[in-house]
Amino acid sequence: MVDKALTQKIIDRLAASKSPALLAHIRPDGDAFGSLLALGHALRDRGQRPSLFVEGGMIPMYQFLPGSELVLDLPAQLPPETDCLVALDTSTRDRLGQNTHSWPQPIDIVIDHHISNPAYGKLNLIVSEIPSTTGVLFELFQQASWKVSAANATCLYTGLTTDTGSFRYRGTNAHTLHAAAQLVELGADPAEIAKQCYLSITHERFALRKMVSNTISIKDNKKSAFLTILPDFYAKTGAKSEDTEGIIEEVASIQGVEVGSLFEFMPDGGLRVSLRSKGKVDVNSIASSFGGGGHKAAAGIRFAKDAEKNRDLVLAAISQSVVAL
Ligand SMILES: [Mn+2]
Repeated sequence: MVDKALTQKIIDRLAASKSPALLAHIRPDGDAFGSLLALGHALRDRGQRPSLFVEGGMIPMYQFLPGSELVLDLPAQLPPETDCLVALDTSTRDRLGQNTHSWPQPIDIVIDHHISNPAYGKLNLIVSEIPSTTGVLFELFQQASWKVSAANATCLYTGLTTDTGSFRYRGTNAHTLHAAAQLVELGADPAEIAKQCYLSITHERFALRKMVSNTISIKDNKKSAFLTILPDFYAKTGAKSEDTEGIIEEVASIQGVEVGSLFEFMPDGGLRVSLRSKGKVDVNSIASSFGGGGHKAAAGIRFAKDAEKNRDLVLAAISQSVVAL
């Protein structure tokens, strides 16, 4: 599953770096923060001095993660002492954030689990059989015989539980659960992490969910359904853009619905699309046909303009994919 020779090259490259910079994707989720902090902990525990960056910095929901204060907003330029640039959980170079687009440095290492990742680093460890980037990192730490502290185990477990929807999605297998068990043995607390990730929704986030749920449209003989977010929903509820995380799971949870989608109309005229499948439809291939990507069961697309026209095109592609089911 994991290429040992390649993993060793990455371990050696990481171990040789004094001041690595670690990056994760825009609109960071539990796996983005989890993998950023997990690798941060592992390197700090070895006496290295990693910098941890993500566009916008830490968000309140993941402040419970040990070391969360180490996560900083993307700087205009990398610290000059940076000698290794690592991208985590980020399916395309573009998704590392606006500021990084002008950075002259190449990406030295990519560690990810998105099947659509084009391998934009010098060294690329992309393991799509593992359902979270933190799961890939855990394999790497074990091969390197690096100590995994309780703080690190908490970050690794958080990425694993959030990216598998609490171990519900296809792709969760004995290996995933074994890794989770090992992380609990190392000090991760499943009930506490679940409380922080799933039972601590802010009132603003709940209000946004309610408003978005009301937009539901069920189509294709009840085999698909979609939700819509309009720009003014945020002002009306006081929610932030990160509060959309998890909303799509609601539409995909309806009996008989094979593909759920969420269309967010952006204030700049763009459109952000999230797709979920229960397993019969490969939504990564739908997303890829529009320049997006992700996984078979969860994928996304970004359109810069023509929001309504593009929404209709995606809905037509979904109809096509469920018609024969
Ligand atoms: Mn992930």
